[in-house]
Amino acid sequence: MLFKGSSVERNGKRTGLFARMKKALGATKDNLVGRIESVLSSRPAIDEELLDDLEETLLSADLGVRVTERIMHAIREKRKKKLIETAEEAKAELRSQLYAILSVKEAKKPSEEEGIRVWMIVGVNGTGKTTTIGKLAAKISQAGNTVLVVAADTFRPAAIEQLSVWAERSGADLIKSKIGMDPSAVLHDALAAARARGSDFVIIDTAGRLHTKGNLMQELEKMRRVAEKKIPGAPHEVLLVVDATTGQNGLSQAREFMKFTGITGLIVTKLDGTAKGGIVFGISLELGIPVRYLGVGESLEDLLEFSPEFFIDSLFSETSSQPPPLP
Ligand SMILES: Nc1nc2c(ncn2[C@@H]2O[C@H](COP(=O)(O)OP(=O)(O)OP(=O)(O)O)[C@@H](O)[C@H]2O)c(=O)[nH]1
Ligand SMILES: [Mg+2]
Repeated sequence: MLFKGSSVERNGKRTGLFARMKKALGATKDNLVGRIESVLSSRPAIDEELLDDLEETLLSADLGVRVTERIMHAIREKRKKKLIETAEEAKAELRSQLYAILSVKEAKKPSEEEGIRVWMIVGVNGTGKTTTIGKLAAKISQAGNTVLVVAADTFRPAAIEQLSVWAERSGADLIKSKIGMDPSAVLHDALAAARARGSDFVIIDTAGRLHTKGNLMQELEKMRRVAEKKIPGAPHEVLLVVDATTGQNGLSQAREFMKFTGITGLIVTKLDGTAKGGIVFGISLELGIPVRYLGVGESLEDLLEFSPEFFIDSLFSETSSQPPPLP
């Protein structure tokens, strides 16, 4: 459970969530699963030529080299042992490998401690950090928590204004900053304010790049130290936002951010309307960090809690509108 009330979405609104995930993944399903199926159905039995075609298809469908290698290795090994003989069996193995890739263990156990929860949102500029914070704040407040959002992106005038619009929409409190202020100083004051107000959650918006010569990773580290000092266990989550439409490029940008240690989860945005959703597998495998949320549009409600079961079933299910059974 990410926060009080967050499991309600999975249990209570499963059918709706499944339908929305399927809709958002429509283009990715055509690009990835549609092409896999057409390769696998091209010949009755599996032979080397068919496997080569499959490999090429996976590579061109934004899964990335490492994911493709892992799947092909698993299929080839099982075929050697005669555990896989038909295309259907190869598809089942592919599906179970994809599922295993997404089932990444938590980097950090959620603490049971009571008190203010501090989440830092980081990522390259334009990936959707501020928009996602608006959606997250709405979700967390709807679950009955009070949320304070902090504009620690003090480099762009529009950034602070944009966050204040989202805070209003989501019903969150806002700690506004002024252009050019030291982000760590803004955070320091915001955490004091959160204490004074008794907020349940603090969500910090950060810059995607610096307009000065300063080093962004150092700036983020400084903010983390401020959070650690002010609130025990903070930051409780550091979520890296990755834009799905940037495909493999997004993955190399995400790698840069891994230098800023302590990232606890990923949020993949803009899955709506892109066929590059396969990038979710590449990111999970390479970074070894669990995906927490998916951004599927520009409105307040367009953020879906991630679940590997839902993701895989949305991609592979035929016409079913029923979500997979509870684990
Ligand atoms: N279609 C779609 N658009 C999105 C999604 N998330 C964000 N966007 C759009 O992406 C653009 C950039 O979003 P921002 O939230 O400003 O990104 P940011 O990471 O805060 O950018 P900087 O503050 O410049 O670093 C905006 O036009 C958003 O509406 C999503 O899930 N789907
Ligand atoms: Mg922003």
